[in-house]
Amino acid sequence: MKMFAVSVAAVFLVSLGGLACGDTPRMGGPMKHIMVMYDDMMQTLMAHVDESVPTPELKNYGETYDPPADVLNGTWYNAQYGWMVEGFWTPPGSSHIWIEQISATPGLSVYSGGTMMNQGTFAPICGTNGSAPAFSWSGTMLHNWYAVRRGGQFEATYRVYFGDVNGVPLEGYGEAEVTINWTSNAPSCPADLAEPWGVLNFFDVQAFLNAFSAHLPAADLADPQGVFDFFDVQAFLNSFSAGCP
Ligand SMILES: [Cu+2]
Repeated sequence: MKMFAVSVAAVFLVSLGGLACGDTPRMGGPMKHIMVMYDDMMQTLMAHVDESVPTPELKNYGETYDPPADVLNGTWYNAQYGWMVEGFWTPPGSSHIWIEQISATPGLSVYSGGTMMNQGTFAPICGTNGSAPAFSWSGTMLHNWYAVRRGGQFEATYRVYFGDVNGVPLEGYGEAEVTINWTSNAPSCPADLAEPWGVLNFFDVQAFLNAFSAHLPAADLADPQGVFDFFDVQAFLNSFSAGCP
């Protein structure tokens, strides 16, 4: 009887421990699939995004995640985009399907995901933290995690191709290219133009000066739009001295 009481207490303590664990990262909305198919007549891959689901929003839920999902802590993130195979096909020969991030809005981080039943390893991929730009995809549904630390519009462009085990493209096959995008509802901070995101320092000043002299939209912070003048400098200085929210 005493043993029984002890084990009940132990189970109770274990369940309390369970409650104290971190939150579970959320997909952020309905799945939005990137359908990848292979046209074997044309020997080319093709990819298209399910446009019936609206543009996903990168969000912060004020939650705390345990490792390995702690890479999302303090970020605005989303995992609605999922790579999916359309139709029935297999890669030619013994090749693999590779997905390479060829460009992305600065500040977008990508972490390895899963099917949502299994949330993945959260390892940095697609150039995040110095990782390789490409990864080999098994062809099963894959929802990676996309995270940012500031507001605004974000996009990433990928090429999907057949390659060998090292990612060297297979000759004679066409590749697919697809762009996906998000909006971030993080507070905007117009002066935060360079890493580290969420912090205003010399790198932001340097990035502003570079963008200003190159007439890039990042430095066009004040009306009249398309004109780079004193008002843009003033807007930058105001935002910089106000600090990031
Ligand atoms: Cu999915």
